[in-house]
Formats: sequence, structure tokens, C-alpha cells
Amino acid sequence: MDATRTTAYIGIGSNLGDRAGNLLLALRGLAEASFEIERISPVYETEPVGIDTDLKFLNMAVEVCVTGVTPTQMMARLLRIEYLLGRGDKSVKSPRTVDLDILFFGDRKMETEFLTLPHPRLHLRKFVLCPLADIAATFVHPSFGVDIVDLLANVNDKSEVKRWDPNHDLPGQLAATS
Ligand code: PH2
Ligand code: MG
Ligand code: MG
Repeated sequence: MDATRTTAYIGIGSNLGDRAGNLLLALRGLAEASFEIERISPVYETEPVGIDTDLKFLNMAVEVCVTGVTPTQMMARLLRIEYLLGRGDKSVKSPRTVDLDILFFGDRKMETEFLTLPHPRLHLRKFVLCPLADIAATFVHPSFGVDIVDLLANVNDKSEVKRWDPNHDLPGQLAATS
């Protein structure tokens, strides 16, 4: 067994049902799957990109530490969490209760039928780069040699990405006052 410790980054998204609850259940799933959660980004509400839906996403990123786990094994665990949380047909680009993507697995580069690392589109997507910049600002993309802040500064994606306010939908009296 490979006992090296690796820092990996996971992107989480949900645009169906109780979106915030789904993110929380995904985090619990990660902990139960023996991933050591090191950092959790804030939550962003994001416009759907490249997918046929009007339902906005909540997106976040997490840093985990894994020991003795290959990227393929990690992906299998993520798919199991998605399945347990009720993600339906993955072949259809449709709304999803929860989507868990491996963004980086250390500085590993690989390309198989099931998994490409780093995630092939992460550098094109603000909904990935914004939360990632909060927890991994200086992490250097192993293929491009630039860090996350640089990728974010140069991204062309004009879709809306804003910090999610959990109190936004609550009536005045219930909303937290500052
Ligand atoms: N995920 C996709 C496609 N489009 N758009 C947003 N805003 N957030 C996502 O997580 C997302 C997406 C495919 O996984
Ligand atoms: Mg995805
Ligand atoms: Mg996915």
C-alpha cells in the first residue's frame, strides 16, 4: 500500500433540493470516507456554466489529506458519496444534488477513461477558482506552473459567482443582525 500523504483538493457543487444541506452531507461523507478535511472554503452561489439548467449552484472547495489512497480509489469514494446522496444519471448534464470533483491530487498528472488530473476545466471556471483561491491561493497548477490566484486573475469566465449569504432568504426578523 502506498502510505504517502497527499494533499488533494475537491470541488463540491449542488443545484438541486436543499443545496446547503447537500454540501454539508457531502462534507460528512468525506469525513466518513476517511478523508482528513484540512480546509473548507466559503460557499458561493454561482450561475450554471455549460449545463442546461436555470437552477443556480452552491459551490465550495475543500482541502483534504489522504494516506495510502490512489486517485482512482479516491474518485470511487467520491462517486459512492454522490450515489448515497441521490445523484441520478451522471451521463445527462442535468441538475444534481451533489457533484464531487477531484481538482488536484498533489501534483499528480494522469489521464484515464475515468479520471483526468488536474481537473481539465478547473482553470476555465470561476465557480471552481473562487472558492479554491480562498483555501489554496498559492497552490501551483502542476501543468501550467501558475498559482490559483493567477489563474483566477486571468480567467475569461464572466458568469456570476458571489458569496452565498445563508440568511438571504429569511424574513427580516429571523435574519441575523450585525
Ligand atoms: N458543474 C458542472 C457544470 N456547470 N456550473 C456551476 N455554476 N457550478 C457547477 O458546479 C457546475 C456548473 C459540471 O459538473
Ligand atoms: Mg463537476
Ligand atoms: Mg463530477
